Amino acid sequence: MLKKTAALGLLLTSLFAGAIKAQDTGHPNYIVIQPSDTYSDIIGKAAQVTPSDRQLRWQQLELTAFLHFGINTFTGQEWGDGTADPKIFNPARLDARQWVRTLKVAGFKQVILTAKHHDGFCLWPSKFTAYSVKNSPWKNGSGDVVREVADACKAYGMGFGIYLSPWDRHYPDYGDSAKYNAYFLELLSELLTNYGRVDEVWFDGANGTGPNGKVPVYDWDAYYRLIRKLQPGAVIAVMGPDVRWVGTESGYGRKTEWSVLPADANMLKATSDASQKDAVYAPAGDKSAEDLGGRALLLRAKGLVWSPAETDVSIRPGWFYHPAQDSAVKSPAELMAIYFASVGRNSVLLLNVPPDKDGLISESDRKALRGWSAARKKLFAVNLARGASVSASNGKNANAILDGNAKHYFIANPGDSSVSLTVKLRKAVSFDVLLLQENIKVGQRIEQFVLDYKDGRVWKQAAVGTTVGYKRLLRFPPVTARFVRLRIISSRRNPTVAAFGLYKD
Ligand code: FUL
Repeated sequence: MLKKTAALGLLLTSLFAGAIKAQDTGHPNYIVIQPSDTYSDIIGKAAQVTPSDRQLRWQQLELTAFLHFGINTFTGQEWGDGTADPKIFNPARLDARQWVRTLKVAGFKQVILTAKHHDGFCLWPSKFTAYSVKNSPWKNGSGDVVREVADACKAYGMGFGIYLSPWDRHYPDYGDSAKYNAYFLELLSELLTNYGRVDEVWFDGANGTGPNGKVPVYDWDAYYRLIRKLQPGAVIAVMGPDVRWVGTESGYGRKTEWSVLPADANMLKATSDASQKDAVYAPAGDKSAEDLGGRALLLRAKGLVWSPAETDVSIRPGWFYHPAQDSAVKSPAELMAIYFASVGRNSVLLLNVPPDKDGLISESDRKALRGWSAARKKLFAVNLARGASVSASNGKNANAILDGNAKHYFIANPGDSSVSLTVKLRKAVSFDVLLLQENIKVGQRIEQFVLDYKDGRVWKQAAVGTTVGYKRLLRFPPVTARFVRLRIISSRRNPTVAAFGLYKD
């Protein structure tokens, strides 16, 4: 994912500091652990860490899209070295409305454009560099891709985000930290001032050596301060305090995915170090076995922070469009598997769909998106549990899990960390997909659950799982039953269930 480079040397506490700055009044997304806290105090605290308003908005998007587009689209490279001539940038048929419309129809809620990738070429006519669209033949140098995408997002009611690579292989003073940070802040300012609302700013940690032989030290705090000042609603992702990289570009997140992590785990450094071991676009492996926020880890923490996972993956082998990869676009079935392993594992999916040289999303990608979105619509069209009656072993609002409104939720009695919810369907149905949601506005609590169904007089297990968080989707071999039971067998404080769904694939 990122370029091999020196470690960023971020302090152990930097994510925590970022989290403190990230909070909105009244919704602290962190909690300090006192030396006097007992085991149960700590677990109780973990259950009460909640997302900031901007983190909650972002989580509810579920599907966001990357648009990798730039000079690499014309050279066929993935990581341009900053020497390509702007004259080759000429997306003659560029239609940002086609990009945004295509993604909107496929169910995406927000897009992130690579305003500047590692090659340093700016997709907007920045005042601070000649290396941009203004020196390209596209629209005789009067075009602005950032503007076209921002406007299309406004027109289609889509969130808008920017990717701005800190690593810059064109800027002549890249190795001079003071000069480079000043330049970077100017670019950031233009993007955050001239294009209306920005909902996400995405930084990676790639850091290379400048022409003077030095590796610049990025002034992350200054970048964050500027973003908070100019676009307070924007989440800062990956090398930032609000959204955590899931740790792989395979599209497969963890089966146990906690949004509450030890604040001192320093995920920023981990992100940077782990990703720097990767080759240019070799995806890191499946993350399903790891656990970042289990009890044993929390007990050693100094603080706890809301740090939700984002799963970024490309619809094709590369991040940029290469015609030779048209035949390697992920199929609807592969995209569905990724959906279950990202959105269905308490993460937001960030799927990259790169426009081609003409400036359009190609038919190969559009076809895959159409197939996948039709399959999703079909699968989730009818909640087979709708209209059932629900009874709970303890707690209140059991019927809220089926009312189709994730704002209404069931909550177990205070002091009860387990509960059994029995669902009596109107008639026996067969199903093989379970959907669960917690009300993360009060925290992420569920640690272990079982879905049972009644076969004659005997309860049998259909599926088991660990974390739920914002959303959990599980597939299992089909079963047919009228009585179904969700047993939450372990939870941090009393669990909530905001949604329960059964579907048949
Ligand atoms: C990485 C970059 O090196 C890749 O080219 C791509 O942009 C990916 C999303 O982030 O850091």
